[in-house]
Amino acid sequence: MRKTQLLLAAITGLMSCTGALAASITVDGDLADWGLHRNGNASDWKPDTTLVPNKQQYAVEDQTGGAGTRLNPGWGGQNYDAEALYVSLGADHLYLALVTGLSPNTPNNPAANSYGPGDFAIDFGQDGSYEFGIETTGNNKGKAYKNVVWDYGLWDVNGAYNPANPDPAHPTSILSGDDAGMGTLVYTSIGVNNMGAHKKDLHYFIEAAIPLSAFNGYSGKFDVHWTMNCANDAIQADPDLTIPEPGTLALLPLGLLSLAALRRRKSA
Ligand SMILES: [Ca+2]
Ligand SMILES: [Ca+2]
Ligand SMILES: [Ca+2]
Repeated sequence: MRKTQLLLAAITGLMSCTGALAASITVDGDLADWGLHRNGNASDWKPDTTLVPNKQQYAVEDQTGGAGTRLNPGWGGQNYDAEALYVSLGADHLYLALVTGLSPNTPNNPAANSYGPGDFAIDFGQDGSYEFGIETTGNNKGKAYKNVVWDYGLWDVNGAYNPANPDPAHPTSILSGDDAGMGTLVYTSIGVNNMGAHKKDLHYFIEAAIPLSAFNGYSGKFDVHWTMNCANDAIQADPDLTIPEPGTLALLPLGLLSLAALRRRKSA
């Protein structure tokens, strides 16, 4: 009886904990709910550690400068800067937040040396193959795809300009894939400054929530990657998180119910 009560208390605690986590993120393009600030300090990038508790769950690569600035692997300065990526897991959603100098309205016109935003890419198994993608622009933004065929950028594995032989470590946009489900995603279109040490630079925010049901058939550790269509600057997180096995989520309430029933019976 005592063990059952303890277990029940532990599971209920876990449920309310993850429930609170999920409820605290609103997909609106405002990253204040991630604990981020706009005070013009380097510390602005540090997230709320109850949501994003460790450095594996986020990456900060804030750079600045004009078109000739090296961003790694390419060049492009603030306009093509992938600045920060945050990953958080709620009870039933995966949450992503990205800060970039790339406006969602940047035309994709390679002839004019202009490249639009790419999509979120997720590598299950952390083996360099990005099975999942999340659209960041267009009518299907927020949509999840599996078995994705990716487009790639302008740079090869050595970081040399080589569009004919691009580095597959930096997937850019989803070319095709199988519909895996619909999430919600906001990509802000008005640049804001005073975030981080480069106070004048303009930043745009992507915030997304993907239902865990979209990952049916995939579970465990994963990497998240984002870049723009030229792949001038790529950012990646190797979160200390695992997508639960399919069925685990559905079983949890059942387990709770049977425990509660057991508890009632024993009390009576
Ligand atoms: Ca928000
Ligand atoms: Ca920057
Ligand atoms: Ca993979």
